[in-house]
Amino acid sequence: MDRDWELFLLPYRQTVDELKVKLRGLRDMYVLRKEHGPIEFVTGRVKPINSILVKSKTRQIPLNELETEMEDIAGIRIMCPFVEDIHDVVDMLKSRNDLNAVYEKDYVTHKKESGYRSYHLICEYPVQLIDEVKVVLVEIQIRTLAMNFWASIEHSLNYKYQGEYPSEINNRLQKAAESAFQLDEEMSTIRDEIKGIQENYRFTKD
Ligand code: 0O2
Repeated sequence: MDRDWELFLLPYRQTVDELKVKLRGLRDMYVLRKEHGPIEFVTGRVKPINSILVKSKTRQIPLNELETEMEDIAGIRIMCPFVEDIHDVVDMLKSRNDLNAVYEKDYVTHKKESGYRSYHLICEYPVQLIDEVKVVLVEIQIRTLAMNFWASIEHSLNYKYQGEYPSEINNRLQKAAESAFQLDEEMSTIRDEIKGIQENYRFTKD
């Protein structure tokens, strides 16, 4: 099928650009309010044409069904300081008027076989074009900095093995993912203890 890829991808590019601005705005708002912000940083990308074609082949998605069947052509990533922030961000996204959450995958509670952890929220997002509003799918991945550290490096190593690692490397990657998760849990515990000390201090001062 002949496809004008630039035209097809335009609403996806617009979606990624708009959501990056909106979500980065929220992060700045927390800073101005001097409140704990659940968003550390936000990134986004439109899936390269080559990756779309490879995925459509491996998942047997016909090219004329990309809009409904390939949910990650537009992708946003939200990095959070703490694991608990992930659920706050998910709730906040679900309550927005400009997003409609269609389904979610909780790989934070149920990690993938590889060790991968992240929360995926698949949403519909309306994009205003010249003479119509087009609703596109966007995959929003929400994860901690430690989860992102593991996933980014694992993804960059993956090019050699295409996910089919030798079992020894597989085991080490799974262990590294577990270490990253333990680091997340330890940072949360430290934060809670510091909060406890501060509250105690305030209490004894009053
Ligand atoms: P990109 O843009 O290169 O990151 P499934 O059928 O459920 O196995 P599906 O439908 O593609 O797979 O969805 P899934 O697994 O929920 O989400 C796919 C995306 O999640 C990937 O996108 C990655 O971004 C991320 N992801 C999932 N598993 C892993 C993993 O083991 N390691 C890393 N580093 N990332 C993972 P793509 O397609 O790789 O695209």
